[in-house]
This record gives sequence, C-alpha cells and structure tokens, in this order.
Amino acid sequence: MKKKSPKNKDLIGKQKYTVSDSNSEWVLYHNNFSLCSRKVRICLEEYKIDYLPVHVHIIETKDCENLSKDFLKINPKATVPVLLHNNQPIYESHEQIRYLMETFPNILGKSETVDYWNKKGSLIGDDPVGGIKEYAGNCVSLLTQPLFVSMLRKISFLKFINYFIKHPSKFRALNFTLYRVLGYSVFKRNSPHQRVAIRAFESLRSHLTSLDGHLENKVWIDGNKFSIADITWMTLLHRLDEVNLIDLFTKKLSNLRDYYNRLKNRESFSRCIIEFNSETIDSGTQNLREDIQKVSNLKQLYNNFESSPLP
Ligand SMILES: N[C@@H](CCC(=O)N[C@@H](CS)C(=O)NCC(=O)O)C(=O)O
Repeated sequence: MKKKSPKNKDLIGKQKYTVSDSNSEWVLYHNNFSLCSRKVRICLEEYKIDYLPVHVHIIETKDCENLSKDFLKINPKATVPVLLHNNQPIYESHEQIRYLMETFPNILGKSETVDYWNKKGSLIGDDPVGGIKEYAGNCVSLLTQPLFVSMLRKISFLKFINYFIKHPSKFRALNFTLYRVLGYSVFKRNSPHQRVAIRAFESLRSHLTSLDGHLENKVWIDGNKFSIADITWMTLLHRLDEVNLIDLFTKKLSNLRDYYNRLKNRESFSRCIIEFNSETIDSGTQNLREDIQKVSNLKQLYNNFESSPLP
C-alpha cells in the first residue's frame, strides 16, 4: 500500500496519495448526526453508488473517535465526512459532491442555477462566522449551537480534556468546551454567542426569502429535475427542523414550506437521515424543544429570533 501521512492543514479536494487499503472502490467516513456527512450520504444514495460506510463518533454523538490516531491519518483536520475513491481521500463535503458530479455527469442535472444554490447552501471555512452573508450553510451551523449544548450535556467532562488537548482546531475545541461548561448561558443577553446567533438568523432569513422567491412554480431548485442543490438544502432545512426553527422560517414562506415537505417525502431523506437517527440525536432534539420553553437564556434567544425585525 502506498501511504503517506498528510500534514497539510488546508486539505481540500482529491489527494494523490492513499490512506487505506480497502477493497471497496468507495468508502465514506461519516457521522450519523453531522450535516455534511448527511449531505454526502444522500448524494451517494441518489447516485446509487455502492460504498462502505465507516461511522466515526464525534464528541456531540458520544466520543471523539475522530481524534484517534487512525482517523487522524485519514484526515489530519479530524473532520468528517471523508470520501475515499480507490483509497485516495477527498476532503471537504462540497468537494466530495463536486467530485461525484464530475465522475457521474449524467445522473443528476447540472446548471448555473444548481451551482448557485448549491454554493449558497454550503458550509465554507473553519470559522463559520466569516461567511454568513454568503453561505446559508454557515448560518445553519451557527444556529445549531443550542442543539450542541443540548447533546453535549450528557458527555463527561473527562472526555473534554482529551478533546481539547488533541483537537487540531483549538477554536472549535474551545467553543465546544464552553458549550459543555456554560450550557445555555453562553447565549445570555449580549454575549458574543447570542449576537452571532442573531446575525446568523437574520442572514439566513434573507437567504431563505430569496430561495422562496426562486421556488415559485418549481418542484425542485432546477425546475422539474432533482439536483445536488436540493440535497444541500434538504440537509439544511432538516437541521432547522431539528433546532425547532423551521416553522418560524417558513411561516411566511409557503413555497419553501411546500418544498421541504416534498424533500421529506424523498426516499433518500428517510434512508440517509431518518434511518441514521440515534437515541442521542432524538433525545438532544427533544430536550432542546423542552428547554426552549423553560430555560431563560435559551427562551430569550428564541424570543429574539421571533421578534427580530424583517430586513
Ligand atoms: N467544511 C467541512 C466541515 C466538516 C465538519 O466541520 N465536520 C464536523 C461535523 S459536521 C466534524 O467533523 N466535527 C468534529 C470535530 O470537529 O470534532 C466539510 O464540508 O466537510
């Protein structure tokens, strides 16, 4: 096996070296809850590609398997998903999807519209705050913070010591440690986390309003043809459902609401999102729903969303 341990922190796209000696042509290192993993799983399903799934726990789902020596050889940045094609890694979910589109150009439609909305739905960069005006994926990632708090509550403090020491992104590790230590009080009035969440909410509302306008008289983003852009937005809208924001966003956006209902009826939605749900995910989302009603810092954050002025 040709092997080289990658060092570069900015690994993006397909690499020339191999990181495993699997017999499967396609291997996906993924996590059941991770939004980017869901996106690539759905893509592989829609393309009908046979692949070997390798589940990797991340701290919010139980453990830090992504920080193990073995996984760091697969991805030194410690993130999922990682797609291997003939054992060569492809990093970053939007690159993995682009690679699939280029490898199988005739399966899902491609057009400027698809590119535009797919890019708009992406999560780009290590710090999501920078890209909220451009990317809805970055906004959704920031609006997931309350769910992270809810899910991390059950994880022991001891695991966070290992997490903080080993994680290659100290910024990310610090944030997650704060969620565990401070709980929902990270969102208290005028805190940086509260301000960022409100900015993300407002930017996302503007992205969703544009999408709602675009969807007028359309079944899918590119008209009648289901595309990669629909996969991207399927995962984003579902995440907004998980954080109890979908009704608030779609209340006045009926095209978007109907579109999300169509997405939920798609087989890949059940097979790649719902069937991968776990007790941790279900109890995290359920507890968040209850906490929004009763935990003051969280309740106040959601009240702020509701009363935030329209652009
Ligand atoms: N931009 C990356 C983001 C990947 C990412 O942040 N993955 C998260 C899960 S959604 C992760 O691996 N988290 C684990 C950790 O950082 O410890 C992509 O699109 O693949």
